Amino acid sequence: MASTKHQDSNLAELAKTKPPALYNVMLLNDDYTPMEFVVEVIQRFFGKSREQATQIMLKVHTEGMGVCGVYPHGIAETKTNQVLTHAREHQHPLQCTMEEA
Ligand code: NFA
Repeated sequence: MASTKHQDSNLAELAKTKPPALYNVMLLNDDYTPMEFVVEVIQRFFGKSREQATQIMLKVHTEGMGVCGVYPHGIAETKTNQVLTHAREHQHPLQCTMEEA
């Protein structure tokens, strides 16, 4: 069966639709934030298991930085802000940042 004009235009739009850019959300090491706090942050805000969160925390601790998750821009921004607010509320200097993946 022949396609209608609006079906053709929907297909043309679909072909143009690009997937959203993805962003790494990263934690940075510091000398003061307790390891346990960092593990809890990774579990709470990035949905990781305790084991996964511990591995990520240790990577940040030994290498200076580590990726906690990869998300579209708006979600990455929200998570970054949630982590920074939570750390500030607990008076820890933990830093969180995002960069295009
Ligand atoms: N380096 C911190 C400590 O020794 C632990 C830490 C890990 C802090 C990951 C920030 C990020 N208490």
